Amino acid sequence: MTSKHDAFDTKVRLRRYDRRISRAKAHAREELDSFGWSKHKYYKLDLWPRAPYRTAPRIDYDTVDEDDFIRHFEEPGVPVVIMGATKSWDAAKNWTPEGLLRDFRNEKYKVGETNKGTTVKISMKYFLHYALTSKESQKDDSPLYIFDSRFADKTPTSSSSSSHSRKKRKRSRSTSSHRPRNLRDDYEIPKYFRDDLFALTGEKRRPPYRWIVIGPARSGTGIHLDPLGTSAWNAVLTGHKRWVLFPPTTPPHLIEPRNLPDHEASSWFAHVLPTMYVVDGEGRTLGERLGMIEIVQGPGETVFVPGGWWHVVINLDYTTAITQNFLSFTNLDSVWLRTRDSRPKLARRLLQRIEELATPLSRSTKPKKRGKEGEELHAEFYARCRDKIRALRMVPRVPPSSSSSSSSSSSSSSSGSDESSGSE
Ligand SMILES: O=C(O)CCC(=O)C(=O)O
Ligand SMILES: [Fe+2]
Repeated sequence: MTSKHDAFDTKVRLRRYDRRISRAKAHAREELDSFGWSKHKYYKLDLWPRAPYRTAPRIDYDTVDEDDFIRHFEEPGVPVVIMGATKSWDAAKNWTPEGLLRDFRNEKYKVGETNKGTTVKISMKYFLHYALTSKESQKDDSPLYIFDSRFADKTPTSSSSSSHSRKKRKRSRSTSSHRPRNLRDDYEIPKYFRDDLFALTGEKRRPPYRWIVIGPARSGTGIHLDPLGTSAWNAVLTGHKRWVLFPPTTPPHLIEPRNLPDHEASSWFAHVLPTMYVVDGEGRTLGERLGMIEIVQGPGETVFVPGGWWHVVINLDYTTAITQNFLSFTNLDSVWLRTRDSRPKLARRLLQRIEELATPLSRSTKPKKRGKEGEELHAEFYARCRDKIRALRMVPRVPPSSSSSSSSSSSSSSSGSDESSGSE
């Protein structure tokens, strides 16, 4: 970022920036003092893959239709990179540092959580200065990372109190076609992922499901499974992410050894990835034996992560992305069982909504605007969902302690408390 975009040209502002970042860091990683943030010197590592690796297939968004996607990737649970799904998105032009600063400079975004689960937030202007201009993020082992599920609640109009940006906004409103916007309107859910049954439980009740993700090199997400067995898509607008994925059957202790210094992605890449390339007596690597897949994802590429796949993700440079988790007809069995066992109230609500929609002739649920045929199609779909759930009735319940948190990601576990802490 050039000084044109930089609000930190005076000593007073710089001091304020320093204070805000130090505070956020102290809260987001309470176990570290200020030197602890760069003690491993991971900035010296070259994290771009240098040797050939087994990767996921790449498909073209315009030529693969929904049915083919389900048949070849979603149903068999095959990770895939989709090229071109973001082509028409406004995010591609609006989520530049300039665009984010113009509209959201004083909005606060989540960068972590305290040990007690309180959300740690920082305003966009400080975060971008940290990520793009400051020297410190270039040395931090695992830099601060915006990972915010509440981005759609933030509107540019509620942002600034500083005269600097008020003036700027006034000027830009009168001279350009700029209008206040919501980041949610800057992207469109790719066609393969539009069925999302959790939507039936209502925006307020459903678990957090979408995140804007912005961070410098070496920020990332430690190895995890996505919450409740949901699948996910993750689209990069700027920069590059390196992914390592393992199939659902992988024994956890092999991919997350106990002696790691922390759960950060950078520690995983520094200490665990090399073990995946050690060749055994039969000339095979552990990564090969486990079915490990690696992806380097660039701008305009969307990664599909099937439910149950372990993954760890590190940003190779300054990266902006959007990611959403979803419950579809295809992953309904496994997500239903996990939801039933760890979020019983949510599961009851979901089943109730599915049952209502499966019987459209009942007076209370008759869709108002849909024609007869659409109505029946619709009902038939929900009836199939209901039947899938009914068929699982005899599957024994798993006690809550073993089904709930062990498998959640940093994003999902932090977002889990999004709901409960009420601090955003
Ligand atoms: O982009 C990333 O850091 C990975 C995100 C992710 O895997 C998640 O949100 O579950
Ligand atoms: Fe994930």
